[in-house]
Amino acid sequence: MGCEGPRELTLVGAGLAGSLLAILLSRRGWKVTVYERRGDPRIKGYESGRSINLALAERGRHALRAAGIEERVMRQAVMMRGRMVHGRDGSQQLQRYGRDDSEAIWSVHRADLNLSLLQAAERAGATVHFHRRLHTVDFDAGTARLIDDRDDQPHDIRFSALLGCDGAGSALRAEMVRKAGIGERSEFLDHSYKELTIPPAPGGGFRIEPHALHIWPRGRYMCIALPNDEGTFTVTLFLPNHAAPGSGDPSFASVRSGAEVRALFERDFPDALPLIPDLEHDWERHPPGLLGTLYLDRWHLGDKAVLLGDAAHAMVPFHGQGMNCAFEDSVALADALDANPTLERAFAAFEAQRKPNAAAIQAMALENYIEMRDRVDDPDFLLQRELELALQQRHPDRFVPHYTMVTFMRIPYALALERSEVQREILTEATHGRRDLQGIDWEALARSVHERLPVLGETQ
Ligand code: FAD
Ligand code: E0Q
Repeated sequence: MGCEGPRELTLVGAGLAGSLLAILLSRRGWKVTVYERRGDPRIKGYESGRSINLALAERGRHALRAAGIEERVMRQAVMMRGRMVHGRDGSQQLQRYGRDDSEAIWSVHRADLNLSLLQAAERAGATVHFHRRLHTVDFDAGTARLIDDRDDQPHDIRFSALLGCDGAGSALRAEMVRKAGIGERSEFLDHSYKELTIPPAPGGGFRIEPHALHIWPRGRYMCIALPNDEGTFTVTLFLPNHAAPGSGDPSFASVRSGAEVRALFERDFPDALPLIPDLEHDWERHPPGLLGTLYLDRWHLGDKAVLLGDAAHAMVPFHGQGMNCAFEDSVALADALDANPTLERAFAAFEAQRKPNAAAIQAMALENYIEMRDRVDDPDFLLQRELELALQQRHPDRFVPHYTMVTFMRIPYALALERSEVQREILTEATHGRRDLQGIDWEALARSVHERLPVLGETQ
């Protein structure tokens, strides 16, 4: 099968989802035109020279594989075996993500990744127009206006369908809301983030363990750091916007100047402070980033437009799955376009398949903030993790740890969430009031696992 009519599609946004989708569709014979607000990264540096990195996991790798560029991306990726948890006393503890190095995640440069995807998109035959910001859409007439932000000049185009890959602040979504009211709701967290940099060691090389995602959990706030292949780390500090009255906690309202951020690091992250020589400068140069979840009732308007990636379901970053999910969306949409006779049917099938899964990872990402900032250094958490791994060993086809289902498998996120909830109950009940696994009733646990968790392969 495959959609009838002119095999032409117009993509809005050449970010992560957009450039990957452009590759997949071009390779399948669609005529693809992409409009991107920013300039061509090959001509002018990206993101003011900062390296921002992202954790790439199996869902994302699988999508890159489908587009034929996994190998190219993995060449520059840095393996992260687990979380390195930094205590207040300077202690460090590595918590492995999986059973061995075959279960690891990978730190990749956002800008390098985007560039590789763009190049592959053009090589596959897609046309990418830079400096074209979507401004307004007339869905009935099939026309849209784009603006070149260098000279504010409008450029009008015709389209048969628009695929919205224009990120969390999507202009296409705003136009869909204006036209038809697609049930948009945003929930901002009362927390924001700042990015800081750890440079390489004086003689070159990494200043802290490269093969880990570093976390400094501090209860209601935290810091993380991900490695870059050139020896730097990108540090992200997550803080509340306002502290609870009387808590004495830092917040973006109370930590304003360079001196105040230094005092915060001296108190709460003393081992990280000497690693960040430009702390004050990094702090003052960029405003805090917002964190929120975006929910929509509908992702598509007939056969005229559909949203994917952050434009459809922006989420908080605490599971490291936003890009992975956006890539999974791109593959699902390309598949739906092949499998359905009309664009409208393809968009509807894509939405029906992906919306419950996006909602599930959005919920899991929100939960993971509390886990990361408050629980990873807690004895109860570590005991539950120990039991989780033991149950996986005893019942590998039934009891698969939550993190593994999300990160190292491609089962639908909604199924991962459903099974995680059952597993969490089993873990909490079995570890209640315990300090270790001595004398635990493995037979009762086995019965519980068999009753409550069907074999994973059968439920997919
Ligand atoms: P984007 O990558 O934002 O791309 C949107 C593109 O559209 C951009 O190129 C933009 O310039 C363009 N655009 C915007 N408006 C217009 C317009 N009007 N007209 C034309 N073009 C337009 N995800 C992970 O998987 N792992 C992580 O470790 C991770 N860490 C994160 C850490 C932080 C602090 C944050 C904020 C996010 C993180 N994410 C992570 C999430 C990830 O960044 C996003 O989910 C991902 O970028 C979504 O891809 P996208 O293509 O939908 O949007
Ligand atoms: C990952 C990898 C921004 C960010 C990205 C991430 C993760 C975290 C905490 C954060 C989750 C985890 N995690 O370690 O459980 O796995 O991507 Cl804050």
